[in-house]
Amino acid sequence: MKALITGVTGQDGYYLSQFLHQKGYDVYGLVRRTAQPAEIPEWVKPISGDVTDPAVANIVMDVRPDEIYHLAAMSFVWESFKVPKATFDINAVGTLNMLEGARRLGCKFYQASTSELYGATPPPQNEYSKFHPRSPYGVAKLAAYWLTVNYREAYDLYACNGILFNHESPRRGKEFVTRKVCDYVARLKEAKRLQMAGRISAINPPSLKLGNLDAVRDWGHAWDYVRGLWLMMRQDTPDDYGLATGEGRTIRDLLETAFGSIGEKWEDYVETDISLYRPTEVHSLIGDPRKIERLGWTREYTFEAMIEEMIDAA
Ligand code: G4F
Repeated sequence: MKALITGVTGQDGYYLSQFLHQKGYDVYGLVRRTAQPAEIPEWVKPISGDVTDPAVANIVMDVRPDEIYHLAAMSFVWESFKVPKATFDINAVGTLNMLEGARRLGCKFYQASTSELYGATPPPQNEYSKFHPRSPYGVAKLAAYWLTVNYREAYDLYACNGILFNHESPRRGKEFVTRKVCDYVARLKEAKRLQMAGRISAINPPSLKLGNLDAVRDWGHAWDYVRGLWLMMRQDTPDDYGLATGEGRTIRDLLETAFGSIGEKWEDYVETDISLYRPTEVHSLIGDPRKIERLGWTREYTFEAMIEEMIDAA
């Protein structure tokens, strides 16, 4: 089997490519030319291309994958308010270009959809909940969702949307809140160790600046979720599935867990920074994973184990 992954240099691209490689797939990764070359997993065959260029459909025809996993996106919600047009080009038009390739070749297609589609809709959210996105990111991803459904219905394409709730790991980008908190706690842990060893006399780190601490998120581990993607692509008929833990936590809960793991109180280190708030916030996302569980999906990581892994790896 041959798979083509877009966004292969991101967190999910790393874990998915590793998983597919372990399953015996020939894994190709679409990689954009950038000034700073990104790290490509050693088991991935890189193919140069850009999802915003319609010519990417020709690349699909050349590679001839059995399955496309379209993960490439501008994925930072806060940033999407600063660059709404670029976000739409990458997340919506980029998906359209990839779908055209899949349609012409007739291969299976996975689209990385997101719980940000639910936005203002209160939890628990599942595959039948109302969509009400609250950011240019969410709106662009909603277009990508419907394009995928439309190609499935119009052209009988095996196309799935994986509606993923937040998923983290040591490979998470530093701009996201879990990684930001875990990196800070890891540095604090190291400073405490040095102080215990008598190598430094005092710990005076700059404060950790965060935005809205009341937001609720359903955080799972990326490794658990990529197995769900693969499962969706193995069914008799294509469909859309949510991937979530079903557990909601506030940013304060995250802080309690992370700082608590090294015996510290987060209140002594955290400062609120209004510039990190979003013009429209998504207050609460808690998913209902029962549909994907019916395919046999389960998760291995607890929230606490994931945070511990992220702190240890930082
Ligand atoms: O970690 P975040 O930036 O993730 P967010 O916005 O929920 O989006 C992530 O998950 C989505 C799935 O639901 C994906 F579609 C998306 O691509 C991305 O992977 O923020 C989480 C929450 C937000 O409510 C934010 O306002 O944390 C709050 N927050 C508070 N202080 C902060 C900060 N977020 C960030 N990034 N940085 C802060 O300092």
